[in-house]
Amino acid sequence: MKLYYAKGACSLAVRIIIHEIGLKCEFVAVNLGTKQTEHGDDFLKINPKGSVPVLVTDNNEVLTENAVIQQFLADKHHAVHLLPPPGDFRRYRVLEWLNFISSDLHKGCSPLFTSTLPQEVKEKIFIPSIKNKLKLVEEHLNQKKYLMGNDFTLPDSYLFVILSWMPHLKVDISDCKNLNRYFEELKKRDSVQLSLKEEDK
Ligand SMILES: N[C@@H](CCC(=O)N[C@@H](CS)C(=O)NCC(=O)O)C(=O)O
Repeated sequence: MKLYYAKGACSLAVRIIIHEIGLKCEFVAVNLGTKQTEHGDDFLKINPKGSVPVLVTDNNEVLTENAVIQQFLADKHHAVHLLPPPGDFRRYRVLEWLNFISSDLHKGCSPLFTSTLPQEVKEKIFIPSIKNKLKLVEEHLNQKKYLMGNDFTLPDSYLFVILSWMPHLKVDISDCKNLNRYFEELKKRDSVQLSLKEEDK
């Protein structure tokens, strides 16, 4: 199995899940600017969308989309603690979070990575929007260790990565005590520590 990633990018969430399950994987770095892999391959030939993460399975299937890769890994390896089985309603709660983090939080951050967008626009429009969404999560995490309560599940790895971007994106969440406590707690997990070490973060 192979994971194409970029340092500190959303692909870090998949790496964390790979370590949570305890899987063997080759990690291949991608330069998202030049679209070249660390081996000099044209990344657009591997994923025409040009984005990470990309998982190449042991059967040589190329799978894209963070939330789907995470589901595939949990289902394939029967990691029901990370994603409950079909029919169990908690599965759909986990997927509800995964989808929200992918489509609302992650993509809500995308304009903030755009260097050509004036800082004023970011501050007036996009930062308040992302903060409003994070406030919902802040409230949800009141008295909860993880998104699903006491148990770490798939979306926690993804939310960890989004939160790690906040200082760089100049989104001040210092008033969100639950999110900060949650982030610090996640940082202590073995899978997260190993992933951060591997990405030299
Ligand atoms: N829809 C994709 C989006 C992934 C995505 O936005 N990845 C970013 C890194 S966090 C990326 O590769 N950006 C470079 C690009 O799209 O050109 C997913 O959910 O996996």
